[in-house]
Amino acid sequence: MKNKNTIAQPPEKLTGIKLTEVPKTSVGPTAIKSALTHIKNEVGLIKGIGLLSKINQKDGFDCPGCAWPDPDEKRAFLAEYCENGAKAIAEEATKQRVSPIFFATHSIQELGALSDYELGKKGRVTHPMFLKEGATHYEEIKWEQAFELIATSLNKLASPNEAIFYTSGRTSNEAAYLYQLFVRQYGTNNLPDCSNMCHESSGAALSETLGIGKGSVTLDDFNHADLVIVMGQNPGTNHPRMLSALEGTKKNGGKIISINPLKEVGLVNFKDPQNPFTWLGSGINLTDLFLQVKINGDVALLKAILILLKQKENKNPGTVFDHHFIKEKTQGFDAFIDDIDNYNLDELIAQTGVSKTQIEAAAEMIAQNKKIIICWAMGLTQHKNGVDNIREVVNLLLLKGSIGKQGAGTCPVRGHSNVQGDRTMGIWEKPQAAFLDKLEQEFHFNAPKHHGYDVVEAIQAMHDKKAKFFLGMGGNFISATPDTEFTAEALRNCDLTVHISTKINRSHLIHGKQALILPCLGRSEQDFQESGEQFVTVENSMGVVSKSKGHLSPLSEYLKSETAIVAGIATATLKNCSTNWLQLASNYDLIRNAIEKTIPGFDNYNVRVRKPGGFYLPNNARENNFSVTHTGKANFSINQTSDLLLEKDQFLMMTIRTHDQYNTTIYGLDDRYRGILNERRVVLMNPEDMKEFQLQEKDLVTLTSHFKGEKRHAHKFLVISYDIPRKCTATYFPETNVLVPINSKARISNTPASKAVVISIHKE
Ligand SMILES: Nc1nc2c(c(=O)[nH]1)N[C@H]1C(S)=C(S)[C@@H](COP(=O)(O)OP(=O)(O)OC[C@H]3O[C@@H](n4cnc5c(=O)[nH]c(N)nc54)[C@H](O)[C@@H]3O)O[C@H]1N2
Ligand SMILES: Nc1nc2c(c(=O)[nH]1)N[C@H]1C(S)=C(S)[C@@H](COP(=O)(O)OP(=O)(O)OC[C@H]3O[C@@H](n4cnc5c(=O)[nH]c(N)nc54)[C@H](O)[C@@H]3O)O[C@H]1N2
Ligand SMILES: [Mo]
Repeated sequence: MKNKNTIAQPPEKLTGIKLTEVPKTSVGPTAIKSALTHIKNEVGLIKGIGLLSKINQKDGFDCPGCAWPDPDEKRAFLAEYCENGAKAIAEEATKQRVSPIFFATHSIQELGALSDYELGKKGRVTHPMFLKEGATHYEEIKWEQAFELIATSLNKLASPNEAIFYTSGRTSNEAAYLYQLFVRQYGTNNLPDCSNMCHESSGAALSETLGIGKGSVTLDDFNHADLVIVMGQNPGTNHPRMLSALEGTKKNGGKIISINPLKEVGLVNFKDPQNPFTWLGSGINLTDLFLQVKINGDVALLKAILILLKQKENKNPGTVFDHHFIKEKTQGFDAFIDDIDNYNLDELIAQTGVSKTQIEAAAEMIAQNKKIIICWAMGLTQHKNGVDNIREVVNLLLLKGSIGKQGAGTCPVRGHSNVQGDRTMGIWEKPQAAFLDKLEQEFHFNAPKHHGYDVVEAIQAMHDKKAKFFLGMGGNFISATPDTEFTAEALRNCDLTVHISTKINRSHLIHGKQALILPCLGRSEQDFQESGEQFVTVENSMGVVSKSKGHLSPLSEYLKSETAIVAGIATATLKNCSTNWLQLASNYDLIRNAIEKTIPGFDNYNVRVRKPGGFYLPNNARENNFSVTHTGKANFSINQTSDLLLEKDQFLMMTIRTHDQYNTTIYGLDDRYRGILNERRVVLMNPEDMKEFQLQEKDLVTLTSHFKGEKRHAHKFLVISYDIPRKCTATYFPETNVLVPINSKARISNTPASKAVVISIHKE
């Protein structure tokens, strides 16, 4: 194994930090300038503007950025995207090519020494590439040979459960459906996906309490809400178009509470890019009350608020809780409300780091309002008690009857643009029996019934050599997953690792004995199959299914669509099956017909999805019907506060995104909204903590994580003083994934606890 020494972590190179003031306002003209610069540099201005005019339009393509929905009705020309959506497009539609000549002249070792930023900027992969056992360079391979190689590798495994089939969240409904169908016909449910590291805690909590693993609100609900609470989310960077929805709340007289260890700029003040009149002024203040909670202090904070609400309700019965809703629609209220008495208000407040006055102010706002939306993202899900966090959010909404009515409900803000759709299509290691039954009826095979591996279990299985084959449908497994060096060993144990990718990334360099890169079309590109030009469909964060059609010519004639690649692999692998994969892939309407027959909510799919704007999937919580839960009602639950204990020299570390990255794709080196430019290897610390531990601004440190006696190290980070609660620190992923222990994960959902890593900090 000549490439064994290729490093799995991004190289420990500093890039020359510059610090600026944290800006007072987000979006506005600076964002537009930044968007256009990325478009100009990567795509070229004329082609780029043409492309932008098609993003999120009813006849265009779905932005591959985030899963935030588009307005149902009027859409602004050239404006239904954001700075970071434009960057996502620029990355995909880039002029840069990674061709066979590039691979012939760059060894894996050389490529491993590049940073993620440098690697990404090399561009799109143009040809299928193969790495022979022991080779130092990838070389070109024909598609048919690649499919045969995969088939041979799969068919020689002792059991189909020795193969892992990962999915990232950009894959279309059609490709995802065909993929899971192939994997199940092959014989396994080993379908881990990026959701396992993302909103799995939301899915687990919401299914149990409300009977549906998805959020309940629509975009229009934001115009009717009295109060929106945004917890553990940084929309200014990760879902910028959400700021327009929050602006709608404010315009209609609603209030906003933000709960976050960081005062994220986007949540505080906003200049609408679609309304140049706001650019000159000081912007719109979005947040009415900011609670600077300690990392993982959310359950304690919510419990403190619940105690105060209970006191208010006891004082003036019937004024705070919605007793009619509680009686008609819920189960478990008595046990839940009694449990609150087990907590001491002052002790809870101490765990939150927030002042009593502010918590009282939050409780008062919640007491006075009836239509409440709670939004959240990774700040709540990626914790040991991530599922508890979200169940506690649901408790609060249930008490207020704030679900299943206009202007109220749950809003888990999804990440990848089709991550929710992929799950609807059956990309899940724990499929429901009813779904498998339908697949069996429609496709005449015996589907595997036992659950497969999620992401963490898949890594462990490969590490233990219980799994020997890895296929990634998109994504960047080595860089997105926890415990980088452990995961690298796991992948290196495989006989074959295969990646279906648009761009080159680190997962192509940390490989099994043999490796394949299969280049696919991106969202922005035209997709021609035997029956003519195709479109695909996607589901956004609010359950709207709509079509997406690329407009650019494919960057290379050797690219295949993800759907065609799955069909190729399935045809080569499954010799005795009755499904005609190539026919299905020749006309995506046929795949949609199969989806309609096997997944509820897709009646008349091919007709409805052709209507501009698409259609909403059914959503029992939105419809105020909880009969599908295990009790037939919406369930109150009893949840646990954080049990993480820090020693004197230890800190909690959250791993977050900069303004210039899309997960593991690094667009640039700036985190403009936090005033940190040209450097990613930083650790944000409270200035008082720095004083106590004798650390100065820009000191070079090693970070060491501590978990059950195990230690992991990450070197060469610069200390930066920042407005963050004491004992809390922040770093950027993927650089610090090496510190996230594989076994440190959420109860129930198994999501890596990458927002609460116990670390110590040592000067180098
Ligand atoms: N431009 C861009 N857009 C993206 C992405 C991207 O990388 N770049 N990624 C996409 C994906 S896959 C996802 S999942 C989403 C991610 O969207 P976010 O969840 O907004 O992303 P993170 O950077 O992980 O930010 C988490 C936020 O939670 C806060 N936080 C951390 N720990 C806690 C805590 O214990 N309590 C509370 N209350 N807050 C906490 C952090 O300070 C931060 O503001 O964005 C999607 N959109
Ligand atoms: N420490 C830490 N770790 C985290 C997180 C965190 O907050 N902290 N967040 C987690 C979260 S929320 C998520 S969702 C995961 C993300 O995990 P992944 O989804 O695995 O990672 P991405 O970086 O989004 O994947 C980027 C790669 O996808 C490929 N790609 C892009 N577009 C397409 C396409 O259209 N088709 C195909 N086939 N490939 C494409 C490109 O080759 C690109 O290099 O990371 C998780 N990891
Ligand atoms: Mo995500």
